[in-house]
Amino acid sequence: MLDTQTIKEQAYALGFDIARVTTAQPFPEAKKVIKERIGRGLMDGLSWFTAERADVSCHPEALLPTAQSIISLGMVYLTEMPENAHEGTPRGRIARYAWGDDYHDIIKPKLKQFAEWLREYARSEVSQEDFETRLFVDTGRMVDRAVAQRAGLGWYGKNTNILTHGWGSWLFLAEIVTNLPLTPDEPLKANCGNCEICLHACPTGALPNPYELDNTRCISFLTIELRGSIPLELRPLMGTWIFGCDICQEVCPVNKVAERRLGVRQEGQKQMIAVDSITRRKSGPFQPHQEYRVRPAVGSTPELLPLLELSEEEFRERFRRSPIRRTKRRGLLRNVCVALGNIRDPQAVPALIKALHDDDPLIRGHAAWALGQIGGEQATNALQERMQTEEDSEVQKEIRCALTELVASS
Ligand code: B12
Ligand code: SF4
Ligand code: SF4
Repeated sequence: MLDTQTIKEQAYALGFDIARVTTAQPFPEAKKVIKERIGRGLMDGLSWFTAERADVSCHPEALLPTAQSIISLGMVYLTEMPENAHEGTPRGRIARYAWGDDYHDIIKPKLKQFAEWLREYARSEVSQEDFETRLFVDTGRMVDRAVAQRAGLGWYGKNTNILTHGWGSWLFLAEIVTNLPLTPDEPLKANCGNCEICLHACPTGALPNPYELDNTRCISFLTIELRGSIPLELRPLMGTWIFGCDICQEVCPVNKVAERRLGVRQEGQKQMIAVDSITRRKSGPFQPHQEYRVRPAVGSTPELLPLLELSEEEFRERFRRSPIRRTKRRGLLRNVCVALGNIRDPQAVPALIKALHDDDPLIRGHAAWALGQIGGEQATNALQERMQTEEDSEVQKEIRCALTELVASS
């Protein structure tokens, strides 16, 4: 049998922060839960997330018929929170995982390198020539969190994220399914206890019960995955999030401990706290991964008005290496409009009027909503004027709604 400690050390050498092992047995509990959630409509909006997908994703042998073991890997994306400069201009919030480079682009090559190393290791140590693997990070048909839970990499938080000792839930998950027989680790005994902070903190009610997420209400879904219009009733609850949402993670006491231990600046906290032994290596301080540090072009709380000015080309250039490119320009500008509507700062009116004439009806519709929230003579006139020429029926509906709102509030 191969030495799993050596394998874990190699994972750390490649830049992963936690590595654990589980068997390639199916995940019947996860399959049951996923099918039940799909049945109740809690996964609605993700058309690719089907019951048939669960049949595969919860059966490693369906992905690799010779599968014997799964190496579960975590990579921490916790980095320093930058100072919030230029108070006074409307700003949006970006979820922490998207401050830096796209994790898929960082993790995939490391998984490939790891698999190559494993192949050589198996050949030299146990003369195994018929080495087979499948590599997964996020987009593959694998239940990343169920694997991590069974491998003892972490435990389920009530916000459904995997929490870990030392890093909280601020980490990405990935795995290698292999035909190598490896000694499995045990699941952890930790849990949330009586805490329910995240359930009450979620602004849209997307966590109706412990361990249960309603995808259709989650800001992460609404800002990243949803392609069309954001439901009217949810817009006012979304605050200033323009890509993803971290609220249920930010309020989590386990995460707060992790942030302090790792020396990541907390709001109002000036000095860096020394780090200790919970590091990805046996000794030495934890170094945040450079790749996930906030990119100046992206920011963690970017100014919203310049984002509203972005052309397709500028959008592509600015978010070239960022997960934000997933929303495309139309998705991001839609989100920016909602954030501006929630901030209600009249200085946004001219930029929103310009967006009311954008080529894309999705952006025009959400700009109309935002103008309706901010109100005032200039916004009202612009909406009435646009109504004369607007040809898209959805946008017409948005404008009518906004004008009704303005009349009601005046
Ligand atoms: C679809 C998806 C989403 C969707 C839907 C989320 C959902 N309902 O699962 C949306 C777009 C909303 C989303 C949002 C986010 N996501 Co996402 N997402 C995924 C994806 C692709 C599939 C998740 C899945 O299978 N869901 C199905 C549900 C049913 O599974 P589950 O929530 O894990 O449910 C389990 C628990 O409920 C548990 N359970 C049920 N009952 C009980 C009872 C008890 C007592 C216990 C203990 C457990 C338990 O069993 C279930 C089955 O295993 C995974 C990647 C992957 N391939 O796995 C990433 C993934 C889960 N996402 C991730 C991240 C980072 C996020 C965000 C934090 C991003 C952000 N900042 O905006 C948010 C977090 C929102 C939240 N509170 O969960 C990470 C999570 C890392 C971690 N530490 O857990 C993953 C693993 C991607 C990765 N490879 O790193 N995501
Ligand atoms: S990510 Fe935001 S919206 Fe989604 S469950 Fe957590 S707090 Fe709620
Ligand atoms: S906030 Fe509390 S209940 Fe929610 S995940 Fe963290 S420890 Fe668990």
